[in-house]
Amino acid sequence: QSSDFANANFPVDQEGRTLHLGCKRGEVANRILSVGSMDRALMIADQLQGAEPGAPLFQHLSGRGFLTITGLYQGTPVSIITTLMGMPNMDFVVREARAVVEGQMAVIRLGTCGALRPPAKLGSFMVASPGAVCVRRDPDAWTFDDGRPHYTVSAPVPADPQLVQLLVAACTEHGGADSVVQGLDATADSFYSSQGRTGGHFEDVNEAVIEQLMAAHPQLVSLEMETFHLLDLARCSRGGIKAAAFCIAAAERYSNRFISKEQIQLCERLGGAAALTALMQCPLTDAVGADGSTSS
Ligand code: R1P
Ligand code: URA
Repeated sequence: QSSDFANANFPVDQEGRTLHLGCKRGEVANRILSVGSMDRALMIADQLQGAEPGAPLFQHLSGRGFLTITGLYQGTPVSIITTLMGMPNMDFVVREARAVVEGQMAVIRLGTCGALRPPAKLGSFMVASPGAVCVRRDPDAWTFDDGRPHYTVSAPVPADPQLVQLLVAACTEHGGADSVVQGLDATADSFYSSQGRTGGHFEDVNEAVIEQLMAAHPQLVSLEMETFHLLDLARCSRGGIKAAAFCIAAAERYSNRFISKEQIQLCERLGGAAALTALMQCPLTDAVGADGSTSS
């Protein structure tokens, strides 16, 4: 019986393309900028050049909606990949990119987030320098109704300190020192319930979520939906992936203001340049062994 996908453990098609990103070896660079939306990816890709003068960028849009763009940034190969939204989509991006890339990788996420306290303000670059915690809604709290918390919060996972340092320097250069805010990020499994957004249609029991998070983590500055999982996978990559993340503050949760379209686009361009600069500058080793060991 013939099948387009030979291996049920890690399916790739007959051309070697992964199931969800649809990419194969040679199409993804080992320096990756992960962004949430196609608009952001295409806008930042304006800063890349093709492999040869005048050559187009490599672009692949998968049936699942993941867009991969590969080109050169100041002579260094980089890929911009849309992560879409949420931790399961970050899982597809990191694992399927890892499967088709040789050597050590650097991955930076440029997202948007809610800012939890001043001095962060709309348009700030929120760098998750110490890393991120994960906030999950626990359905068992509704099932058993036995007093357990409705939301669980993980211990922090760190970002790569060297990549963070390069990113902070690049953000400061591209965005100005007063636009960079460093602090702990919280990655939530919903934009709504586990980010403490309240409304009448669902019994979310989330009125105290933000207050409790901030009390437990005084360094916490941002809330979004993917960073923790990127850092968690990098931690488990046996040295194969260096990762860091930053977000444009799109919502001020303390004042209830939301960013304008014009301001977000400007920040996406500047943030894109900062991320690409840090990726280009990040030292990487050439090889990752079958056991995950790295060598120059
Ligand atoms: C929700 O609006 C989305 O925006 C944030 C969240 O993490 C979530 O993915 O990031 P992006 O702008 O990168 O998608
Ligand atoms: N993205 C999020 O996940 N939360 C916000 O408040 C803004 C952007």
